[in-house]
Amino acid sequence: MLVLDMAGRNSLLIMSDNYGELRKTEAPSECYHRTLKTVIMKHTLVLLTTTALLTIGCGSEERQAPPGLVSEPKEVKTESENSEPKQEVQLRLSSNDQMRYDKDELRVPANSRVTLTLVNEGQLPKEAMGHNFVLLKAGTDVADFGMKAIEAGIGKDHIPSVNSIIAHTKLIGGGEETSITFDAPANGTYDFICSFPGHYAMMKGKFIVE
Ligand SMILES: [Cu+2]
Repeated sequence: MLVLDMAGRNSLLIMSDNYGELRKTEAPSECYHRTLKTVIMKHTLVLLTTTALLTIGCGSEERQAPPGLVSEPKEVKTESENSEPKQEVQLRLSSNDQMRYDKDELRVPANSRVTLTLVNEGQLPKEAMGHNFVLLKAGTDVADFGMKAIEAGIGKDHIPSVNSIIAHTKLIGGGEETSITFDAPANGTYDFICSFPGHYAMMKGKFIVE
């Protein structure tokens, strides 16, 4: 009825009203934009200031740098520090010109760090009566290892390039001594030998981790 007839005008009025409102709100709208600009500018300033501070911080103190930008080797350190402290074990093994060790059994607790000192109480040079200590992985064929040790030669202290060695000392002659430090392998019984040609038949023993 009237609404229908006046629909066009009404809508015009509404438009006009809206326009009026728009005009009215134009100033606040501009103001809003200005406010927004100010806020953005302030934020930019804050960002710039922060960046500047961070840059200064980076220069003077690395700790000021945001996380992720600087590598943190501390993490790795902490990890190793967190692992159970190992029990230190000292072992002494003597050898002589009679092609003998003074022990045929060495025992260490599980998860220990072993420092083994090998002493050659003989007088013969290492080329004639050299001794070493070679700890072999479980299941190693000692005879086969002995052959490879001969092939390795004295230049390599008769240590063959194989993956069946847990730890070994260098080859020493009469009157010398040498030490090695290694982590005890898993619980079990392992062979240790002197890898100088022909010695392992006499110079051998059991290394027991318990
Ligand atoms: Cu030997």
